[in-house]
Amino acid sequence: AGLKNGRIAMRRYIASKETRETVRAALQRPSQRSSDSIIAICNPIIDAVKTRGDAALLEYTHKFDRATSLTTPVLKAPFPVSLMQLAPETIKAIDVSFENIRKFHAAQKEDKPLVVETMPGVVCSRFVRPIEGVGLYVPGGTAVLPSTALMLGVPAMVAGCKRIVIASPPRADGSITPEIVYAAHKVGAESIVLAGGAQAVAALAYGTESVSKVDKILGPGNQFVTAAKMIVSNDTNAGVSIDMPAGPSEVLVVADATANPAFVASDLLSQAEHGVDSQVILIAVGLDETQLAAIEDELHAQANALPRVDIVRGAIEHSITLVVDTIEEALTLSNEYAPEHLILQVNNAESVVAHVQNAGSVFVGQWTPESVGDYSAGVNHSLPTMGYAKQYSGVNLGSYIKHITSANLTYQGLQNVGPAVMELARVEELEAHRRAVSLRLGMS
Ligand code: HSO
Ligand code: ZN
Repeated sequence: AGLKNGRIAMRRYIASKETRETVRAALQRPSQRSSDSIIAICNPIIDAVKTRGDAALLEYTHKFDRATSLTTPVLKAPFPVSLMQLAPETIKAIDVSFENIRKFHAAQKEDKPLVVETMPGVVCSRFVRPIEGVGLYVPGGTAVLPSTALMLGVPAMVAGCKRIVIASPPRADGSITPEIVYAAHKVGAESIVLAGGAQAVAALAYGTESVSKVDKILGPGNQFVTAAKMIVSNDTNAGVSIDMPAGPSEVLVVADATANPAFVASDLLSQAEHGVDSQVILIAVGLDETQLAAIEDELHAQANALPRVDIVRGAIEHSITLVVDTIEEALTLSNEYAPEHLILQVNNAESVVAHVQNAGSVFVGQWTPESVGDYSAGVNHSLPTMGYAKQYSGVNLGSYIKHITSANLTYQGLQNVGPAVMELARVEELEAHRRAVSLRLGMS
C-alpha cells in the first residue's frame, strides 16, 4: 500500500468494522527471514573467529565491510585526537546528550545495600557489583549511530564496568566515524573493535589476540548480529550473556482529535526512516475522515521531502492506521502489540500513562517527539522490539550490574531458623545439610 496512487500512505482499518481477528492480524509484525538460515550463515563465522582469532576477524572485515586496507582490528585507548575531529556544535550536542543520559542513569543507582533482618539474628542483604567486561555493539549500515554508542556506553560507565569494549563496523577506508570515537573516549572505553556482524560478536564473546573477552554483549544490530548474540549466549563455554533479542525498530502513535497532524506524521516518519523493515502504527482515537486525511496528507508531503524517502516508502508498506472509538480500546491494542516506542498525542496524555502495561519507552504529549529520546533527553533508546516489551526492559543501569546476596547469622539467629532448616533437610533426605546446623547447635 506504500505506493497507492503514487501516494505514500498507510493501510487504514476501522476497528469497529473489522473482526477482532482482522485487527489482530493487522497488528502482526512483518515476518523475519527464517532464523535457521541466518544461524547457518553465522555458525562458521563464529567458529572461525573463535579458532583463528584476529586473522579471521580481519578477513571478514575485508570481505564484508570492504575495508581491505585495515591491518589491525582494534583501536586501543587513548584514542588519537586526530580521529575525533568534530565541529564544535557536534561536540556540544554529544556533550549535552551525554550529560542527560548520565544524569538519568546515575539516578538509577542503588547506593546502599538492602538489609533485612528476617528473624532476630538472621540478616539477609543484597548489594550491587558491576559486570566487569561489557561489549557494546554499535551498528553501521545505512546510518552511523554515535547516539547508540552513548546509550550503551554511558550506563556502562555509570555502573562502573571495568572494561568497556565498543565494536562497530569500519567504513570501507578502514576508518571509524569520529563521533563514535569521541563517544567511546567520553565513556572511557578501553578499545574499539573495528568489525561488525557475527564476527564482531564472536570476537567479543571469545576474545582474540587483540580483543579482550567480555562478560556481556549489548546493543542492537542486524539479523546476523542478533543471531550471533543468541548463539554465543547459548554456548556455555563462552560464558557470555546478552541484553535482549533485537528486531527492527517500531513506533506506535496514539493520537486523538487534539493531536497536531503534522506532529503525528513527523513521529511516524522518524521511525519509518530507520529501515524498510521498520514498522509504524497509528492508532487514531475517534478521528473523522477529515482529520484522518489531514494526517495522511502530512505524511505524504513530509515523506516526499525526506532524503530517505525510499526507505520510508518500504516501511510504510507494512504500516497501518487503526481507527478506534475510545482511548481504552487504543491502550488495549497497544498493550497487546507491546511497542518499542509508544507516543501519546492525546488530550491529558499524562493520565494515560497509568494504563500502559507493555512498551519499551513512552513519549508523553505533543512536545515529546521520539527523537528527543533517541538522542538527548536522557532516556535510553536501546529498547525491546517485536513484542518483547512484554517481558524485557530496555537497556538501563540494571543491564550492567548484578546483585549479590549475603546472609549473616548470629548463634541466636541459627537457633531461631535452625529447626526449619533441619526439618526441610530431613524431608529432602540431605543429612549433611541437617548436621551442618545440628552440630553448631550442639545437637545430634
Ligand atoms: N529509534 C532508534 C534509535 C535511534 N534513532 C538512533 C536515531 N538514532 C531505535 O530506538
Ligand atoms: Zn530513531
